Amino acid sequence: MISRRRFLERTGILAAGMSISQLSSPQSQLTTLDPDKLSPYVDPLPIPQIAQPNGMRPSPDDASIKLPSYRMAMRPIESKVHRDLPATRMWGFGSSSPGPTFETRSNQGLIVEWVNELPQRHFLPIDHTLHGAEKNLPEVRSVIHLHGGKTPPDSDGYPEHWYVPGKSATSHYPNRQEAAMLFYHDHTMGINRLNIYAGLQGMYFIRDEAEDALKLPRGKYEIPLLVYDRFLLPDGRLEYPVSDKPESPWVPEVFGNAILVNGKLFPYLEVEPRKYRLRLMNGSNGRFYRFSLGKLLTFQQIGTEQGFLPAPVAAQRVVMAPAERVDLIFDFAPHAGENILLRSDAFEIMQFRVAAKGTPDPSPLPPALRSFSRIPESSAVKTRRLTLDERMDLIRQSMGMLLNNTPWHMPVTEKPVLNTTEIWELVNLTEDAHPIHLHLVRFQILDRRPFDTFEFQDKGTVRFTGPAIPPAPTEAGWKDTVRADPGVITRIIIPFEGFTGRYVWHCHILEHEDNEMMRPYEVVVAGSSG
Ligand SMILES: [Cu+2]
Repeated sequence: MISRRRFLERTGILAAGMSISQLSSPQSQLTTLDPDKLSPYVDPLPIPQIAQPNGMRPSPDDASIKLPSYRMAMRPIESKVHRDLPATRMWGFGSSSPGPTFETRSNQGLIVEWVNELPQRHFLPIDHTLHGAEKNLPEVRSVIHLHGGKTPPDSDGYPEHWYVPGKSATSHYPNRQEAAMLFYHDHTMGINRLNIYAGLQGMYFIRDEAEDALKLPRGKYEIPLLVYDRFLLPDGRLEYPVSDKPESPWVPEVFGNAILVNGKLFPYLEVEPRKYRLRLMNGSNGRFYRFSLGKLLTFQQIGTEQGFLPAPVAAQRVVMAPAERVDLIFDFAPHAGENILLRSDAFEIMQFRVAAKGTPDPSPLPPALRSFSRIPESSAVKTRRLTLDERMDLIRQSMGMLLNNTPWHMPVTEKPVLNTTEIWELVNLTEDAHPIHLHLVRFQILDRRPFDTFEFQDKGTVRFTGPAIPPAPTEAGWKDTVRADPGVITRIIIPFEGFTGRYVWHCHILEHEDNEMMRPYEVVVAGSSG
C-alpha cells in the first residue's frame, strides 16, 4: 500500500492542534521565529498596486497596432512582514513583493520588458549539483513566465532563456483567452525555487465581457489573496532550509513557519457586511492548504485557474496545491460586527473585520456563470501514459523526482499537434501529491483512479484497485494545474491551441521542478508529430 502520509503532511491535516512553529523543522541550528508569540492582526492586508504602462509599442503581430508597454524591474527590497519584526530582505518587482498586479482585458495584448536589476550574488543557497545551476554559471539569473497565459513560445519564459543583472527580456502577451486570474513568476533553470522564495511573483488579471455581465463584486469588494509560507528568523531574515550535505544543499520540500498573505503575516482586512469576491492563490513552494472561513462557513466557489465554473458550487473548504487558484464569493452580511478568520485546517492565516453597518449590496450571484461543455474523450487523437517517479538513494532518501523517468536534457518526447486534443494519464508512482502544470494550454480533469503501483513497476501493467472518481464539482472547470495524488492515475484532456513551438510541463512543487521534475514539450504542425 502506498502511504498517503506525505500528502497529509502537506495539507497540514496531521497537524490539527499544533502551532506552526511546532510543525517546522529547519535543518540548520538557527533559533527560529515563533509566529505564535507575535500579536496577530495588527497589520492591514496590503493590496499590491496596479501595474502602469510607461508607453505604447507596436504589436509584434501587426506593427500598425500599438500595445501598452510596461517596464518591470526585479530589485532587492526591504519589506516588513509584521509590525513587530525588523524588515525582511527580499527580491521584488519595483518596490514590492508580490509585484504590482496587472489588470488587462481579453484580446488586449500588452508588452512587458522584464529587467534584471538584481545584485550579482544570490542570498539563498544555490545547489550547484542541480542541472542548470552549475558552478560555471552566473549566480543570479532570471526569466519570467506568465502562468496560465496563452503566450507565444518566445515570450513564455523558457527556463534556459535566463538573463543576468543589467540585462532584460521583452515578452508579448496577446491575452487571447477568457477572464482568469493568472500570475507571473521566475522560471530560471535550477534556481527558480530560490528566486520565487525570494519574492519574484505577482498577480495578473484578465477581464472580459462575460465577466462584466455577471455583475460580481468588484473594485474594493474584490480582494486578491496570494498566500505563501516562508521560513523567518527572529530578526526578520528570510531563511531557506538546507540539507546536511554542504556540497548539495537541495531539500525535497520546504514548509515555512510563517504563512503570509500578499506579503504580510497575520494581516487583517476591514470589510463591509456584504458580498465579496475573493481571488485566492497558493503561491507556496510546496505547502498545500485546506482553506475555510470562520467555523466552516459556506462560500460559493465560482471559478478555477482558467475562469468561471459552469455554476456556483457551495463549499465549506477548498484544498489548494501550489499554483492553484480559486475564485469565490463570500457574503459577510450575516456577520455584521464579527471577526471572521481565514484558516487552513488548524492554522490561522488572516482576519476579516466585518463592520456593523454597510451600504446596500446590489451584486447578484447568478445561478449560471458560463456555458461549459465537457470535452468528449472520443475527441482525443492520442493518449499518453506519463509516469511521475521518485529516485531514492540507498537509505530511501529522496534524490528528486522525474517525469516519465526522463531527465530534462533528454530529447523532446511529447509533440502534440496544434489544434488536436490529447488525453494525458499521469501515473503517480511516488508517495507525494504533485501539482502538474502545462504551459500554454488549459485542460479538463477526466478522473482519478487508484491502481496497484507495485504491479505497475514490476510488470508494467495497470491493475486498478478502485473505481474512477470524477473531479469534484469545485474542480470541474478549466484548469491549468492539477493535483496528481499518490498511487492514482489522474487523467486530463487537453486541447492544444494557440501556438506551435517549445513549452514545458512540470510539477509546481518548486523543489521538485528545480530538480528534474520538468520536461520540455513541443506543439507541432500536422505532419511532424512525435
Ligand atoms: Cu512534485
